[in-house]
Amino acid sequence: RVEIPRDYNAAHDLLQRNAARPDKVAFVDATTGDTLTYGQLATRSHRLAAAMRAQGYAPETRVMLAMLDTLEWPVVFLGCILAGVVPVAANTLLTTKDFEYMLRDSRAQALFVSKALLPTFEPLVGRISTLRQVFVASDTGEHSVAHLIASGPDTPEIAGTCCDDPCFWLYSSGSTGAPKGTVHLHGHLVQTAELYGRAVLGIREEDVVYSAAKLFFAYGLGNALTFPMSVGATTVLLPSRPTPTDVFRVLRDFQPTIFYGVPTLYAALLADAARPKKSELNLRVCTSAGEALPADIGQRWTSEYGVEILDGIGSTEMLHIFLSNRPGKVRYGTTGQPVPGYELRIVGDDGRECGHGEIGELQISGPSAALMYWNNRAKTKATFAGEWTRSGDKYTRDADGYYTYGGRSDDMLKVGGIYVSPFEVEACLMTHDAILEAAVIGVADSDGLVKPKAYVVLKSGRQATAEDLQAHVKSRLAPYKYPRWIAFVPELPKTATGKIQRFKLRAAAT
Ligand code: 3SK
Repeated sequence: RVEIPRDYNAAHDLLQRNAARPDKVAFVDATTGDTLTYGQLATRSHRLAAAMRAQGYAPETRVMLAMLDTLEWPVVFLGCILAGVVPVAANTLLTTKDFEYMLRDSRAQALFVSKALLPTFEPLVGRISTLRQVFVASDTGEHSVAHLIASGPDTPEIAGTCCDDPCFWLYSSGSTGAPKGTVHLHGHLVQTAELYGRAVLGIREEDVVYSAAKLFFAYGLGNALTFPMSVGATTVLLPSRPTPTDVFRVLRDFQPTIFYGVPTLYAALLADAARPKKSELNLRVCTSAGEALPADIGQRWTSEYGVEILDGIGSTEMLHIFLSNRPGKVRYGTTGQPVPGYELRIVGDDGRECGHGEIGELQISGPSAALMYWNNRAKTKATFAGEWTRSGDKYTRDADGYYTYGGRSDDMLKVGGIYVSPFEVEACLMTHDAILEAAVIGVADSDGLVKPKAYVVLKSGRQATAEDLQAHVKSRLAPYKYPRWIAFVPELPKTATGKIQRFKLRAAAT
């Protein structure tokens, strides 16, 4: 574990580590080619911090950051933290309803939003009494982030925070109920950089990194901000969706040495007929997280590009990866071994630790565990049990200490690395007036990757096509949640008390 002083500000630490390399490029925007040096990043973050304080944002107040991965993202995130203000980084793929919940729950006093996302937020502006101001990114007007930065006095602003002060939040989704504001402390970012970034990836100043996972995900935040900044490396940011064409363009044009992906993306890259040759790329390390990496995808990637994929697992609650394969010791089909600095145990239904080969819930102890879920005492107590954080993931461990994923303890699905609640998709399908009942399960596609499948019973005399129902879900929920397959069935399997037996649907689907 890393010793962190009591008086400590995470943003100040990350900027200070690069004070001697002001001209080095910290971030480059792959779409525009614009760059941000470490010197510019420090100046702009301090100006934003000073402007926030001048406008009356006190330490510990929250602000929401709903921004695409542009050069302004790190400035806003670090600037707020310098001021002691707590950024709540939101998933930009969500809907107006999701954002309304998060704005009300967090009582965010300001919203930093990319111009392209404004239409999603427009119905909320003026309706949330705690929201004082909106700052627009990728814009130039009076209410722009650029204007706010320009208005900041040119004096360094560093709030007198402590390593155990709230630093930032991320929202984590569960199978039932609303998303949970997961509160991380100032000390956490650098712990993940040292324990995983430096010790597992061996990240160093010469590295150029690109993360397909965006900065608002815990995985992307570590990959593309904390780890590279902790050693003075360079990050390539891609504001748009990472399509195979764009990802390969980034890998060709910017020559990253570290590429962080997710299994669905690796599968799509390997299926791309226009994929580049190994000699065109400069990869040193690749990582995968979000969902278990099928062995076949790992093997095919290694034979094509000569680089191993280090499959690992982390969580929003633990902030980053705590279990991972290591360079030179990869066993495809497993999630590897514990990251030193984290302790892992597998606990059976009877509460006892499992032996080799026995399946149970993976629990983690380590220095980056979140403080709590905001406004949710019951779920906080259920997840953060003293030293141990419950993952909700089932695992087995073999005699060599390698861990293998065995599914979720709840009904959550991981789709392209992002949690999807089957209950939310079912509830949405039920709002379609032709549907009587719906059940959603996860089904593996031809690459072995899980996607939602819906079983639907139509009301008598009503008709609907799979495309209608998919469009219905897509227009109401974040687009990645829609069922990729729809089966029309006369009835759903149920218990005597009327509960849907999803396990029967799962068994029939495999
Ligand atoms: O999904 C994961 O495995 C993950 C990895 C790193 C950080 C956060 C998460 C959820």
